[in-house]
Amino acid sequence: QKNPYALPGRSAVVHLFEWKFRDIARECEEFLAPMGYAAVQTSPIAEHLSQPKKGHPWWERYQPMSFRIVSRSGNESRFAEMVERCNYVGVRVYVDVVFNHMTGPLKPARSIAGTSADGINRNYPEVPFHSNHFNPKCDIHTYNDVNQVRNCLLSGLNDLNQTNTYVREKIIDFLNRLIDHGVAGFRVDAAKHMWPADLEYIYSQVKNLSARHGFAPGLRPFIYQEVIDLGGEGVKKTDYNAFARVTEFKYGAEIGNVFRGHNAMKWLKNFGSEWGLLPSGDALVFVDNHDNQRGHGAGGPTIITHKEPRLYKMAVAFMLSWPYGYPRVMSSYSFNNTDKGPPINKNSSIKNVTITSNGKCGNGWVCEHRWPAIVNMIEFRNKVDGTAVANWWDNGNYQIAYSRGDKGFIVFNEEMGADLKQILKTGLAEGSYCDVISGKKMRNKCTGRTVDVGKDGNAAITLLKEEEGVLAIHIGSKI
Ligand code: AAO
Repeated sequence: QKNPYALPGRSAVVHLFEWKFRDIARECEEFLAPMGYAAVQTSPIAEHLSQPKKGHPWWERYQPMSFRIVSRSGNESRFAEMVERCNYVGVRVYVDVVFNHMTGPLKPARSIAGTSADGINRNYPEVPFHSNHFNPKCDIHTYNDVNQVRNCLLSGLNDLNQTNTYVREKIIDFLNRLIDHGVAGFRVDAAKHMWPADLEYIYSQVKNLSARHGFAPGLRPFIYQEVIDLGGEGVKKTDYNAFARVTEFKYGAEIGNVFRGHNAMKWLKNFGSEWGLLPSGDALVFVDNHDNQRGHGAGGPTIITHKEPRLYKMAVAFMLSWPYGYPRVMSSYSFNNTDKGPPINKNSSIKNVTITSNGKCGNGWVCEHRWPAIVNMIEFRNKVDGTAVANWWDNGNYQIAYSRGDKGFIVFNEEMGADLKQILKTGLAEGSYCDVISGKKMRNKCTGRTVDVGKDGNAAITLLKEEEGVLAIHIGSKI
C-alpha cells in the first residue's frame, strides 16, 4: 500500500544508513520529530553474515542468515525500544527487508550473532531453510530475460523461491513480527528479482499496523519496492506499482543529468510522469541511495552525492520543493572505498553518532539530513504542502524559479559562469523573507540573505555565480 502515514505537517523519510538503533531513537526524539521529518528507514535488521576479515563491509547486512532480529545496529530489544520511541514522537519506522536471497556460497557462513550456515549446500539451520527452498543455481547473464532476473542468483546470492508455501510463511512471519513491534512499513530489497504475484501474495497476508502502537484500525503497511528500471530491460517498474510504491531510479539519474549541466534546467517545468517517471503517488524518490552513492546499483557517475556539497544541496532542494513522489533523504557516513562499512570502534562495533554543539555529526557520520540547507527545505516542503507549482520562470537555459502557490518560492542558478539578476514574481505576500539556504530565521532575524517582496508580489533576486546555486523563501521564513 502506498500511503507513508506521515503525520500532518511532516514529510520525507530519512535513511539513517548503518545507524545503531539507540542513535536512531535519539535522533527521532531530538531532531527528526521537531524538524518535521516524517519517517526513518533503517538498514537491514535480520541476522546477517559477518565478515570481520574483510573489515565488515556495509554489504554484509544484505546477506541474511535467518529472520531473527539481530544486526550490527542492535538486538531485538533495542530494535523494539527504538520503534517505540520513534512512534511516540510521531516518526514512522520503515525497515529495509531482505528476503529475495540468503548469503552467497560460503561454507561455513558465520553470522553476526555467532551462528553458522552452509551457503554452498544451502542449509540455514536458524530458519531453517534447506536446498529445496531455493531456486536452482544459475547466473543472471542478461537483464533482458525476466526469468533469469527472477529465478537466478543476484550476485551469486542463494535465491529463495517465494512461490514455495513454506518460504512464503517464513517471510510473512518475519514481516508480521516487525509489525508487532510497531513499524509502519518496509523497503523491499531486490523486489525486481522476485515475481510480482509472489510479492502481492506476501503483502496481502501481512497484518494491519499495530493498534498498540497507535495506528488506526485496518491500516496496511507502507511498502516501497526496490526495482531498478532505467529502461531497456525485461523487468519493468510498472510490473510492481499496482500494489505498492516503487523506488523511481530514473528520478536521481535525470536530476543528476540536469544539475551536472547535461540537460537544461528549463525542461524541469514538467518534471514527473511526462518524463517517463511513474505516477507521482506510486514513486519513492531520492537524489542518491546507499548503492549508487558508491557506484553499486544504477546511475553511475551521473548521481550527485554529499561529496559535491554545492550541487547536492541544489539537487535535494529541488527534490524537496517539487511536488512529485515521496522523497527520501540519504544520510551517510564518509568513505573513500566502496566496501567500507560504517565508522567502527576498536572492537569492531559501530561508532556512536555524536552531535557537536553546532548540530553537526561527528565520528565520521556525514548526516546530510542535518545540513541546514537540507533540513530547512524539509520545513519548506511542510509549509507549502497542498499547493501547486506556479509563477514558473526560466531564462531559456540553466536559471529557473517557481513558487508553490502563495506559500513558497525558490530560485536556481546553474548557468555556467553567469550571475542571476532578475525581478521575479514570487507569489508571496508583501514582506521580508529569510532565504533558508544561506541562513535561517532566528528570533525574527535572518542569519542569511533577506528577500524583499513588494506589494505586487515581485522581488529583485540576485544569485551570484560564486554563491549557493539556490535560494528559497516561504511563509514560515517571513521576518
Ligand atoms: C556482495 C559482493 C559480491 C558478491 C556477493 C555474494 O559485493 O561481489 O558476489 O556479495 O557473495 C549489496 C551490494 C553487493 C553485495 C550484496 C550482498 O551492492 O555488492 O554483494 O549487498 O552482500 C542489482 C539489483 C539490485 C541491487 C543492486 C546492487 O537489481 O536489487 O544490484 N540492490 C539491492 C541493495 C544492495 C544489495 C542487494 C540488493 C542485495 O540495495 O545494497 O547489494 O541484497 C543493472 C540492473 C540493476 C542491477 C545493476 C547492478 O543496472 O538494472 O537491477 O542492480 O545492474 O547489477 C546502468 C544501467 C542500469 C544498470 C547499471 C549497472 O546505470 O542503466 O540499469 O548500469 O550496470
